[in-house]
Amino acid sequence: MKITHARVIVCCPGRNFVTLKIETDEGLTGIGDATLNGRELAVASYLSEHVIPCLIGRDAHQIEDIWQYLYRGAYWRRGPVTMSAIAAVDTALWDIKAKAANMPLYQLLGGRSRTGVMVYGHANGRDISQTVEEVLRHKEMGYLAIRAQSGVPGLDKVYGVGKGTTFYEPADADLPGEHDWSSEKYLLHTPRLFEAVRQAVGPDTHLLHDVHHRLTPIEAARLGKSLEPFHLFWMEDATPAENQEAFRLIRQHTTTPLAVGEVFNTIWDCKDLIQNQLIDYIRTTVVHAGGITHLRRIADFAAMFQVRTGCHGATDLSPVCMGAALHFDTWVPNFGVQELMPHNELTNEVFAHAYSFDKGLMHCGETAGHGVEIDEKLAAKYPYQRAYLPVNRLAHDGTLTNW
Ligand code: CS2
Ligand code: MG
Repeated sequence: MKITHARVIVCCPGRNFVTLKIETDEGLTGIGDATLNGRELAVASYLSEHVIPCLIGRDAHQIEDIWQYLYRGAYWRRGPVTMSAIAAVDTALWDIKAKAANMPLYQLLGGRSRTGVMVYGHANGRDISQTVEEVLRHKEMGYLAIRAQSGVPGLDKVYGVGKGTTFYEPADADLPGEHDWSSEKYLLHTPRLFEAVRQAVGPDTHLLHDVHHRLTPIEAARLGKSLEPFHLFWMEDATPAENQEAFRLIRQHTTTPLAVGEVFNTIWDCKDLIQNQLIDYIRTTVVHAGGITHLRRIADFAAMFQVRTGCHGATDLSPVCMGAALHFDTWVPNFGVQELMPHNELTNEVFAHAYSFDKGLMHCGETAGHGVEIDEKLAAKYPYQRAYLPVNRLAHDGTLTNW
């Protein structure tokens, strides 16, 4: 089966998405997500200018060979732009292969390992009481796992707290917005938040929290220790992970489980974290870590060290990524949890999908392929709109820090 055409579709139904569509001489098509929040056009041009010319005429069934060709053949390996482009090709080819086999993608990966995929929802609030309300609302909706993020007294705008309560989109400005930050205020506030949340929600609901790279290792160790009484499911991105060794210090001080990896794009970014058991969950995704082909490698390596998957699933990963991820999650033996930030109505119209939510679990659907399609005519009505993620500055002196 030969690849005859491929094109990049950039659209903005409320936020930007980049989608690769591959067509074959047997009439089968497949799509892959190539969205990199705030750098969308970099991936779109990497695909159009440097990848698509090399795809035409290749056998669409040779997923592994094409992956190796695009990874080793680039010479300049790794990085979020390269690996998101490779991921989009890989996901589209898995979609095509599953359609050719007339199977849902999870069957091609090895079949079902679970009845459904446990997801965690996002409960955000400007203060503790609003966050508690949101957690209880999510429990009402049937979520078994809920992430809680709240505003911090004394800080104007912090990560994770949107304007509304459900639809949180951090890339919300034509140029990077500037948030203010104080680790001390955050470290004093967060244990109080989780004391109130755990008290309200009871002992059974899984609670998660995203530190979002903003602490030093010793600050993260302090936070992990202070959250132990509230037995979190995980504390995410406790400190920037370029230095994987930094997690050893956190690990020495706390039993709060650690999750990291949404910004990782190959196994090399997390090899030491996994083999030294410095983390409990790996957050790498279909769209940013080289597609199904590479994500499987990371998951299998993680399984050797009892590290479980916890794929990133924010609204800036398109429904195409979510659809493919749910098939991956349905198969992967060392599954942990899948993040679910529901997309807006318009996005769900542009990207029709087979997946569904029921009582805290997602179901990927039984459609051949990954079960997601793009309505190109509708997508064309919503052209790209430049949008940046914010930056963070220390509240007391303006030093640029991690957002
Ligand atoms: C966050 C994301 O969902 C998460 O865990 O880290 O919201 C992240 O901030 C965005 O995906 C960045 O584009
Ligand atoms: Mg995160």
